[in-house]
Amino acid sequence: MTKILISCAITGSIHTPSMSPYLPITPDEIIEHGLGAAEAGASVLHLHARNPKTGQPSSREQDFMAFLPRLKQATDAVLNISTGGSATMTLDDRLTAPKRAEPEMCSLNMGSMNFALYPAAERITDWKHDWEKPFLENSDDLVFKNTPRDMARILFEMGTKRGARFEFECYDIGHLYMLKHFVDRGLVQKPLFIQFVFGVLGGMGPDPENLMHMKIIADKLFGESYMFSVLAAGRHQIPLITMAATMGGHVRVGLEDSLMISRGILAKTNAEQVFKIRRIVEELGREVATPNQAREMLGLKG
Ligand code: KMH
Ligand code: ZN
Repeated sequence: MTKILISCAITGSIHTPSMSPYLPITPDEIIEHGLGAAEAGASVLHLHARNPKTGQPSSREQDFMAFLPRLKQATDAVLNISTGGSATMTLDDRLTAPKRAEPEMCSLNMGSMNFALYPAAERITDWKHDWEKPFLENSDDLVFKNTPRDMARILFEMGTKRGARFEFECYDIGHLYMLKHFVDRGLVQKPLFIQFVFGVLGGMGPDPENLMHMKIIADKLFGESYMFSVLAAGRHQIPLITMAATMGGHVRVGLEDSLMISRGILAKTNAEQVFKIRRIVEELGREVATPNQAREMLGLKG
């Protein structure tokens, strides 16, 4: 079976510092967590920035540049910069740092959708962890805007102009058809790396049947020219990504997706989650890809 890529999403833009004291916020913390995750076996680091003073998600170039060059110097892991940022940012804001940093890889969210944040809070309450209100007080009206024009613009700015390859974030079956549309228009390079995203309220739920169906349709649309990875929010993380590994797919962990290492226990580092899934996938007989093997598999510019 093909080698498995472990991606690690270090901090994201959904969880708040009040939900976990271990969420990396400052540039030094993001670097420390990134290096730990890479040493533990993550070949791809998915990165967002935070305002180090407030902990809020940041699109400011200075917040990205405070850690990106140092991280690049210290690890050969693939640095994958989010173009999703947060649902409250404009597309121009979301593209500022990626355009400047010219990464090998960046994310691309394949559709507009609701992105309700209260499930995360409920999960934490369920597990008796102390949390305060999310940054976004009312996510009931929050729309994560990714129109066809937005997506085409990201493809052009980051792919055509700067040679980046994409982590195509697909939260629903329709997003696969949207991706197929861009493939047919010739705007997307192969091989495709598709991230199936489970458990965001507004996208598909964390049911195993959804993963089966996503793979069936992706096989039909993209044949041999794609690979899939899975991320799942909160407590669904490990079960769903283990299923993905069993099916020949790739996996994503990280505190962006879940703050926990097991039920009721906060992960102290991103590396803990990488170690955990690494142990599982190796037990399943999968061999973990190095960063350079990942580059080759993903067709990155290097
Ligand atoms: N937060 C995840 C559900 C992005 O950064 O572009 C998806 C994500 C989006 O990682
Ligand atoms: Zn992200």
